[in-house]
Amino acid sequence: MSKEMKRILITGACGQIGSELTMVLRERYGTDNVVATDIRKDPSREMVESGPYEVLDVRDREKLSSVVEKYSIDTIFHMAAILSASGEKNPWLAWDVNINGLYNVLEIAREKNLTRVFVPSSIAAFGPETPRKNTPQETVLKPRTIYGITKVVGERLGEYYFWKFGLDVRGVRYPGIISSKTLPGGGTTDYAVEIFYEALKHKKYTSFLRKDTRLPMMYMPDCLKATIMLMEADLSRLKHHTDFNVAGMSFSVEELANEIKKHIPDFKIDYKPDFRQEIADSWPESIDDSAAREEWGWSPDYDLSKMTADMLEKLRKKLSID
Ligand code: NAD
Ligand code: AKB
Repeated sequence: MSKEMKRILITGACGQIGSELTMVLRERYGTDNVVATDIRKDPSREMVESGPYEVLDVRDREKLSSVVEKYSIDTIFHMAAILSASGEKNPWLAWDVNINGLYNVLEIAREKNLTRVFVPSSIAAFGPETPRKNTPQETVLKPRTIYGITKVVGERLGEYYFWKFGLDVRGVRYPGIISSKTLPGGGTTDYAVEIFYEALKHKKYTSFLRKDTRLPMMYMPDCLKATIMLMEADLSRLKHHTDFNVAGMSFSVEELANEIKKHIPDFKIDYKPDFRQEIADSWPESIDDSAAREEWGWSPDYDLSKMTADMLEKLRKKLSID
């Protein structure tokens, strides 16, 4: 029987995933038991008014240690990172934050004997030599981006802490995450969020990926569900720990545009691929997530049409567009 999570710290809590994860964890575990942290000094009002918030750079191990002590933290969701496109612009920063930040989190968790740590990986852990269709759980991990390299290190280092020190580290390889609340933070899959804003505001979008670029994607409610399901799963059922493939849906840019056109018939798209095309071309098109299904009961709720309808409804309200 695994130990329980009672006092949670989230790093990178202001980001695309962290901002929503914080709220669902506060609802589930109690507002005072979920401490949001981020390097940002300008968190949303919702974030600071709904529970504790601390400014924390994950590269600062002393501060991380003191925040963990101050709130008697037993569990960390480590969401702070530099994503793929930003990482290619500044690989040194990506290495520093993604590797040294992670090392600090794992070391503090080991020293203080924490219950559990969540360390997300990504489809970016794969590379051009990986089979691209229905990418298996066990396969070639030779990414070409600095971000992907840090994700492979994260998977292996988390697994090392599990076997060497008995630290319960868990993680999934998230696909591109689509959400309506917080904009994505500098990735290659960001087009799949931007396109909705542009379709509603201007009825046109210029894609930075080619129209036939097909990538694995997931809607935020499924992302939150997967994260919490894995973290609450019985440890004795897990054969994998830090590297679960999880699938939501898979579509090309053109297929997403066509789905949006069902709701906004005069929506127009054109294509001007940039440096992110090469990154997308090195990632899978679709993912085999049978290990997650077998070991902790994973299954997604959203497909392309359900996600598109929900995104448009949420963004219409957010942007006050009829
Ligand atoms: P994001 O870029 O939206 O948010 C990251 C947050 O980390 C930001 O709020 C940023 O201010 C913060 N941050 C940056 N440097 C920091 C530092 N030195 N110390 C503390 N905080 C710092 O990222 P996200 O999309 O929310 O991703 C969360 C995690 O999920 C990351 O590990 C990412 O690699 C992974 N992931 C995300 C996606 C996706 O599509 N969103 C897909 C695969 C994996
Ligand atoms: C990115 O595009 O960098 C992220 C990811 C898939 O890890 N969304």
